[in-house]
Amino acid sequence: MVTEMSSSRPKIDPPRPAFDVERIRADFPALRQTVHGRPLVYLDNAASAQKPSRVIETVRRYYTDDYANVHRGLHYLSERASDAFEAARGKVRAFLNAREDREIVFVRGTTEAINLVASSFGQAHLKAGDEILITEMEHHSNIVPWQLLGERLGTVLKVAPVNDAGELLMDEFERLLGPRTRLVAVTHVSNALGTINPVERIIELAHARGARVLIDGAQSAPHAAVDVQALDCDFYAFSGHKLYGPTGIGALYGKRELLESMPPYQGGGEMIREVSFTRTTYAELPFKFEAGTPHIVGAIGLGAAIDYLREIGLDAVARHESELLDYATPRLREIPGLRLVGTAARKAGIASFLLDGVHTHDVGTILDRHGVAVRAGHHCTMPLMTRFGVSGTTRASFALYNTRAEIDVLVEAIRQAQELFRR
Ligand code: C6P
Repeated sequence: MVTEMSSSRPKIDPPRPAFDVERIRADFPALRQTVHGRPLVYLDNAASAQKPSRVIETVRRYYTDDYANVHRGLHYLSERASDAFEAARGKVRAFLNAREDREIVFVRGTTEAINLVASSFGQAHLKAGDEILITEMEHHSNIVPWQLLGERLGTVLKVAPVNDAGELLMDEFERLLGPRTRLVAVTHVSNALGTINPVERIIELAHARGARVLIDGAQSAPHAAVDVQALDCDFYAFSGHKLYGPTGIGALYGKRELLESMPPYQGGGEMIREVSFTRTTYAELPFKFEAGTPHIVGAIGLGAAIDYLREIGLDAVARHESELLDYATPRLREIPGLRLVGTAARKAGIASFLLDGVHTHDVGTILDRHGVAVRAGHHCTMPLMTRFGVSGTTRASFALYNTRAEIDVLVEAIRQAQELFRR
């Protein structure tokens, strides 16, 4: 999966020690606990990932010693906090290989990033009849903002379908990419199926027709190296909490000239140059899009998570998770009555499944009794579930700290769930 996604990343990170999952596990205090008397097997990483001590300690230290508001005070603590906050922006820039720090806007997460683009890009560049092309596998965060925009502006939402394996039908995608398509908004990796979309090709096709491209990176940024310059996407959004960082922080990357052409998303402090009751002028990028006091410590904690991930190396993370998926898939398939939903040729570490005769929520509850944390439900992808004729699935999603032994626990717990319902 991952090699393909990362092939164009410049080799700027220093050499690292070999990937050692036990050493990595020791960095995550939450993994040391037991749940219902069993060791925790945390396989709900696509929803949110656990935090390494590095992030927890950074957040603690900033609240303890360095806390102040940013970009406002002239005093020592404020300057120190502002420096750390802007250094975190620099880390996000390097992480995505964006050209400039001002192309990185701090937001609450992927959801806010997409809403920002819908609102602001929509206002500047879209009108009634213009089309936005998404796919059938989008998260609600990449569907509803476009519907809201349609209600406001009269833009039209088009949806490219997927096949039974959960792969995007590229012929259909190309057919739907018409002269009125102004924006393509597509997930890099499906949170419900694990499908890795061919975003390089999607971007190439969209640009050839003059459409801009937003990549929902919520499920790709934590699992493989991303290079927004090599991809040439116009926008890329991700959430810190899935990337081993704090909750309530994420980033939107946008090409500078595009962000400059867009109006502010929200009004308030920080985003202005000068205010009077008759006229207000706006601050430079990225502050134009960052009204109000930001999630200062969240951003700094995200910077620590990025440092941590880069030290381990995204390529090593991707390889490890890919191996876990290769280990898990045949074992899950061996379970009679288990059906995998999402069997794309290019897949990230996500296994969604149905178990004959057992409701997905019951599977989730029984797994929990075994200490195994998974997600059960529609995964905020209701239209995709409808496409597969199901109301939901049980989903195990892997992260850098998961092991083969944990997959064995998962498989055994599923078998026991089955036994329980057979009686
Ligand atoms: N998916 C999951 O369990 P936020 O909530 O803003 O951090 O991320 C939203 C989001 C957007 N796009 C994709 C592809 C996602 O997977 C998510 C979040 C979680 O799958 C929670 S529903």
